[in-house]
Amino acid sequence: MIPPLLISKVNSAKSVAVLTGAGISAESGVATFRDPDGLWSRFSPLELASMDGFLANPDRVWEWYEYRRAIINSVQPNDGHFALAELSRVVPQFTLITQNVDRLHQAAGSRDVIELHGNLIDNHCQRCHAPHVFPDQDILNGFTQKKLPRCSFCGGLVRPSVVWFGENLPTDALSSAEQAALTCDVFFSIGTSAEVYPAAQLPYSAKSAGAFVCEVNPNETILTPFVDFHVRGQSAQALREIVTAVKAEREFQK
Ligand code: BV8
Ligand code: ZN
Repeated sequence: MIPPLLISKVNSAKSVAVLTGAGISAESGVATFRDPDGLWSRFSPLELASMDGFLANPDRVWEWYEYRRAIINSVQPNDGHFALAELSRVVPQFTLITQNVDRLHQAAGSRDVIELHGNLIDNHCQRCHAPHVFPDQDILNGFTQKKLPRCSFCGGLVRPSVVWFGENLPTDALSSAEQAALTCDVFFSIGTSAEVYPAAQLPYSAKSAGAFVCEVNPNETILTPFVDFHVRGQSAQALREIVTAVKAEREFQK
């Protein structure tokens, strides 16, 4: 059940900011990280999502990202992604910040998505940072011939353009996200365990700047005690209900 207070807060907001995590893609069939059946229950983050892990065993890291790419290429956005794209067309100022690398928000029609942790589609040279676009087949062929993707300019190792542990987030993305958190009237934290910094700092910054903070998550998280409202549910249904109620109230107020 969505409380009328949340709907009126969204409707009277000039600016709404949203932070999403892996949970919003769970209903599309993309595994989260820290759920009991999540990626970190089967794989080690430091071996697979860090520069040290990559340099120690680039083949293993490439295979893991190719495994995730194959999943992401086979799934579709769910109603949670579509509902946020709709909400962005209803509120005056809407900022969507994501920790996800699956680009499902963009596939659902969201524009200007702030990607704090990069994306799984692009690759770049670990040495000279030149972007590299590979037809997937080339990468897979590389594996079969045990050849790692190499930079055509400097011969360095090519890596997925995601942000690994111990790596700084893209400066522009992080400062735009911080700016949105500090100036919004309503902040949503959706489908994230709120454990990975600096992304996890954003809802606290929003709260301290006076925003109404709402969490959408079937579970409690470390953030839950600090939010103004916790919508305890799966994001696809919860966001559909929120957007429907916001639009209905706007119609009624006309
Ligand atoms: C940084 C790669 C500056 C991309 C990821 C010691 C040394 C170095 C750094 C640190 C350190 N101690 C702390 C740090 C900082 C570190 C950090 O925060 N660590 C944590 C774990 C303590 N952060 C960093 O390293 C960041 N960089 O700080 O740089 C620096 C530099 C050097 C030294 C110090 C600092 C980089 C962070 C990015 C790391 N990259 N992944 C990829 O492969 O995808 S992390 C990974 O976690 C993903 O990016 C993911 O997005 C992110 C957050 O996870 P969530 O999205 O929240 O997913 P999770 O599974 O955790 O939760 C899912 C939630 O959904 C759950 O709550 C569940 O209940 C809910 N859910 C489930 N189903 C649904 C649902 N919700 C709604 N609907 C549903 N249906
Ligand atoms: Zn290079």
